[in-house]
Amino acid sequence: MEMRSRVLTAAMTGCVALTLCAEAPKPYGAVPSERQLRWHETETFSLIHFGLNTYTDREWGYGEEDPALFNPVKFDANQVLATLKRGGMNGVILVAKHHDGFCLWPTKTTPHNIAKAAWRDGKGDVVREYADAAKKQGLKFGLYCSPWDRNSPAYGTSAYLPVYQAQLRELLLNYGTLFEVWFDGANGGDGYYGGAREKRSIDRFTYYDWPNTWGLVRQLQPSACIFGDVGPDARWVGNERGYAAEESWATFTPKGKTDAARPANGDSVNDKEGPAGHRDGAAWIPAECDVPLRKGWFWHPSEDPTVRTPAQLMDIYFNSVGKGGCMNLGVAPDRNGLVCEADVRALEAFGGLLRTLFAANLASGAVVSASHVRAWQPQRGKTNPYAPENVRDGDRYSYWATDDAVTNATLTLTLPAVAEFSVVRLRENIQLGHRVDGFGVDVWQAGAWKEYAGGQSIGACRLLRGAKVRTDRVRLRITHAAACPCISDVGLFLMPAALAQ
Ligand code: FUL
Repeated sequence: MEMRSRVLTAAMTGCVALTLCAEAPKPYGAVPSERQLRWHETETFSLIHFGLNTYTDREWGYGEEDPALFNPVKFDANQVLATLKRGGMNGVILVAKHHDGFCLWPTKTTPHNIAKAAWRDGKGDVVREYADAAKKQGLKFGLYCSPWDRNSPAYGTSAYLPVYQAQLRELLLNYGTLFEVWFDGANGGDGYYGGAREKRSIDRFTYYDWPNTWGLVRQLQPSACIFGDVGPDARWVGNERGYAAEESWATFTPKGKTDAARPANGDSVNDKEGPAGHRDGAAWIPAECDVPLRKGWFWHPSEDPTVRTPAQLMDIYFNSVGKGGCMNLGVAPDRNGLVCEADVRALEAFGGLLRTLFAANLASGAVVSASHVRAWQPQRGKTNPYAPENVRDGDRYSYWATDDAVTNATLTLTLPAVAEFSVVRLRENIQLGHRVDGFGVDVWQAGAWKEYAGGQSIGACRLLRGAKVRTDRVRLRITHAAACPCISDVGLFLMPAALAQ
């Protein structure tokens, strides 16, 4: 009895080779970590830029700005985060310190912080209020503390890194669980630097001691993904338009940009290859697609007319989340500390469209069959773990699979009735890697299959948008795969009328 239950347990987990049952497919290539799986599930989040630049109308403060200027009299983190939530965002990353060095929390590391602001007589803490509001709104929370600091007199010398790392420690220790910590490589050289007003250059390869700086995140926030040009958990997509490439891979081989002999690091990477990544890249480093809602990252009174339309935001969504990455939408509170009217309208409309689009999955009631199904040993009370119908249960990790030798197979969904759709969603179970290299989606029309869409990469999510089509049968053709396909999702949706092509 004991022997039997051990065999069954092994068969269920699928990890142990047994003569009694087929093994689960082996992962192919680089695969995501647990923290990256959670990141993929997040899909959409916002990057909040708010600070002295909001009051001085600048994008990059010089570092000499008077902290007294910071006075958001109507400050309300809940207004901001509730707006993001209605806007379809599942997380928020606050810029706790931008390049101008002004810290939005009462840090012990520099006097250039919120304690010197007029706001709340210097007793406020923006980071705390955002962390609390994120919890209240059910949004994941993350932070960005700029490595480049144009205020610090120590910047450019060896005295700065301990200051920067101490700032990170304060942020990593005091504001709850973070889902992502953001880093970037921007460094324009000149700055105030405690009054020196000069240009300071650093060795981009060594100055920030990335292994140990990132190590702080690993040590103090083990579930947080680290974003940087090079990753290591999420890579910069390589542009600030929020677009990944048509065929985009979560796998990536970081290479040094400026000096081929020196390896890639936090400040130097082949970011031109960010949109597409690399098929069979060395590591799982998916694309984070950042783009501001307005022209700039900070709020500027003249930029109201630049707010992106809901249709543009949907295009970004299809080119980021729909290409297996995440969408990171920059939102800039105004001088009151609130999301202003024009931005609220755009976000709410976009969130509404997303909710309408995904409200009904037309595939959920389909009967699903496949040309091939992975062999397994039937067990009483258990359903086939590789069954075709797993693609319509909404679970990213349950999947249809074929035998190892089969890399060319079809899956057919027969809908309960003729239905109309214009969006197809495909997912692989990414725990097993990027396996598919080519696929087509066909619809049954007038007694024949007609190709509706196709491509190469699937990964965490591939969204395909087309003309509205009526059918009761849809077929997924896997035409090329590096290892047997493990497809976890085939969803069919109808684009809201406002966005129909
Ligand atoms: C860049 C910065 O230089 C911009 O000011 C902004 O913060 C953007 C999100 O990242 O690297």
